[in-house]
Amino acid sequence: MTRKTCILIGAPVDSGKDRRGCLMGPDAYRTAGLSEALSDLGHKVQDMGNLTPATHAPDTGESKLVRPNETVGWTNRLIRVAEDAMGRGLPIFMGGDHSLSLGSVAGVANHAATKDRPLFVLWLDAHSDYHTPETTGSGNLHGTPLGYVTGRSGFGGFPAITNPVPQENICIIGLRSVDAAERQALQQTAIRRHDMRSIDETGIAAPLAAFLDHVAAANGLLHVSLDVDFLDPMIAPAVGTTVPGGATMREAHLVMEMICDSDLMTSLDLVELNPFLDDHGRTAMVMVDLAASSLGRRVFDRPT
Ligand code: B3U
Ligand code: MN
Ligand code: MN
Repeated sequence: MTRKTCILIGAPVDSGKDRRGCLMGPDAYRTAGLSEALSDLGHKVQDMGNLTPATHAPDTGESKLVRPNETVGWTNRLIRVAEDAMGRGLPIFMGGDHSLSLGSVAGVANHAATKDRPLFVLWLDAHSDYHTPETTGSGNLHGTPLGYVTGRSGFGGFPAITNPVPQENICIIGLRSVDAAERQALQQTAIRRHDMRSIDETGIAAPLAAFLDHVAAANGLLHVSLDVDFLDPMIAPAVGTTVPGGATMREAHLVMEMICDSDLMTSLDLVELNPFLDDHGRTAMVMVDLAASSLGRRVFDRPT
């Protein structure tokens, strides 16, 4: 794979759900050696430190949503930072909960539009995160980023989406917890969705290879959003919404190695790590290993 400039962006977003702790994520990734792992692979690494949200109205607790104004502040900040970082290298958004992807993906989509290239999104997650503020039952905005970036309505107060990601450019892998309203909405879309049953039946490589071929054929940019709960909680316990039956270490590494082989990834989110729930940093280290696999770490080079 080509040598990259990896731009580490600490996004200690903790407003996307009730349970606190994801704000410690960026420092856990640093402690687990993300920067060193990437420089050992030959990449240039720049750590931008931790961001703060843009100025926003206070959250009064009157909304059915959990801290919507703070999330608007983060979205505004992250859109700008993502647009800027995409012009300089490969941004790695160190979350932070998954509401950070409202901003990271929207900003990356704006950048793709300026380059006249289509953006593709690979969503590795137990959940589909396709709610809108109107359909969410929990009020947790970490369940809404795919709804937002595809341009669904109901996001009043958030920055308007100027470059919606086309449904057919999105692939979700790992699904095993989808709410009724999301299922109903998703079934009307062209979003590619692979639940754990289909992975058990076909393996994880086939649907991923098909998606990567699609990205390559369109000369697209590829944003990868890796939610800790994509992984089975036995290997990644440090997440607020554990769902049993997730990807194994082997499946997850295969996914990241295939992403690396494709050389298509142009931005990456590492989200939902809650270090407060971790067991001696084990989950943070797994996430760092996976990021390293997506950027060139391997046991042997494969014959070409
Ligand atoms: N769909 C549920 C649960 C959920 C979504 N994302 C996470 N949990 N991490 C919701 O609250 O929207
Ligand atoms: Mn998620
Ligand atoms: Mn999830």
